[in-house]
Amino acid sequence: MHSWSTPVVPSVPGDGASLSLYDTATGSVREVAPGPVARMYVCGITPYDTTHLGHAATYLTFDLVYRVLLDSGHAVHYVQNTTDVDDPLFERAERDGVDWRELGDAETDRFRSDMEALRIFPPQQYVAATETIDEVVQMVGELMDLGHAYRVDPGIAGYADVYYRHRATGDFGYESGYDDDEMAAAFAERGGDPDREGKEHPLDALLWRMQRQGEPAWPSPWGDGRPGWHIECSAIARNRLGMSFDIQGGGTDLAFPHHEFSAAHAEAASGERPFARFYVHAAMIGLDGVKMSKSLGNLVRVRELRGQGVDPALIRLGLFAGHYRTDRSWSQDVLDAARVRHSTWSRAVACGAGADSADVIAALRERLADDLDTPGALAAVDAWAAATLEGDTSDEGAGAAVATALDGLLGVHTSLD
Ligand code: 5CA
Ligand code: ZN
Repeated sequence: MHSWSTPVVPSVPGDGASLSLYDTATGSVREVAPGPVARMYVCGITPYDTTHLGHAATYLTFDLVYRVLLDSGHAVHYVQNTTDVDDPLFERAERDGVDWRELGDAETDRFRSDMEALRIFPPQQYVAATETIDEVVQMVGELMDLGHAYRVDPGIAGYADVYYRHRATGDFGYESGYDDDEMAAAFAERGGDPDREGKEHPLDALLWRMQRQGEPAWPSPWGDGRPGWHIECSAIARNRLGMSFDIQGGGTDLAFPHHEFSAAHAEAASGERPFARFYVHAAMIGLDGVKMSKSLGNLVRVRELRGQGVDPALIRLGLFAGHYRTDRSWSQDVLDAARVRHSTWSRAVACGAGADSADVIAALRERLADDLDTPGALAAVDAWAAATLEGDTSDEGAGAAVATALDGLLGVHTSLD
């Protein structure tokens, strides 16, 4: 599938800082220290009702990761999927009387356009689930051959769907760190089927679903059907990035069961671990304190804000005002504060001469490299802008240098309009 266009970004003079990130699996902030080519997979959208500000916040988080890696001299091999075969997509298509494929294509197009407007770096490989059915069939076959998967008895369950034995790797739970009760609750809440008859254990996860009436299906050795959710990301990531790739990303709502199973499937199939070196999760964005979600319908969409003439730079600044690991709400106040900040920075940049630029650029780099401390980074720029607007002209080329750094590192254009 085609991706979206790469933002034009200047390289920032001077040396970039080495990125550290919080890894959910170990519960610690560590230096990422990738090879020359950093390898990153970020779970993509299920293409219906997008792009809301929660999606935007998650993809902006990994855009910052991308920018900091580039700035520190790495190339980035970035892969993202779309879950374009899934129950919620079918339900929405049915509700609206449209074909699920058309809905998925239209929403993916909207998402691309929003990503471009937000100046988010695109994945080099943007892969739809429907494009990779053969990879899923192959991986489910590996798991069956190794005895890590089984079919439920159609006599009990109606359909001989294929399930994954969740304890196959021996360290299930290492990624999320959830205990049994937390796993049971999250599995039931986030797409699992603990009560499915015929499973060996409530936590075993669906790998291949046999065709039901009216559902799309593809051929497989087990009969016509479609992939489960976790196996899709597992196969897409492993087949493009290999095992032990650097960063597996998504929102905190994916830490369990999705990322736990994506990792477990690939580790069980390959006999190697880990799936990813870092599991990085962006916190949830809410509206008035309630998680923004398509199922609840409490959405603020990027497209609507754009339609109201809101500069996408303000969306970036509004979301960056809080740390990516802190749940936070979007509101008119957040947008207003971003507008004031953007205008202050723009006025300072337009001064030309200003306070020392090397200091603020070093601070910006250092804060971002420290687990994407955007509040700290923004505060450093605020202080520079204040000193400049108070008349510090000690650095003749400060405005241009800071504008370049804001563009390259934060993805924020500054101007006076
Ligand atoms: N297609 C799957 C991943 S394979 C999926 O979760 N799709 S999604 O459309 O529901 O979400 C896309 C991304 O946005 C995921 O990484 C998810 O964690 C993130 N996300 C969803 N809602 C929010 C929110 N309210 N705040 C922050 N991130 C969110
Ligand atoms: Zn995923």
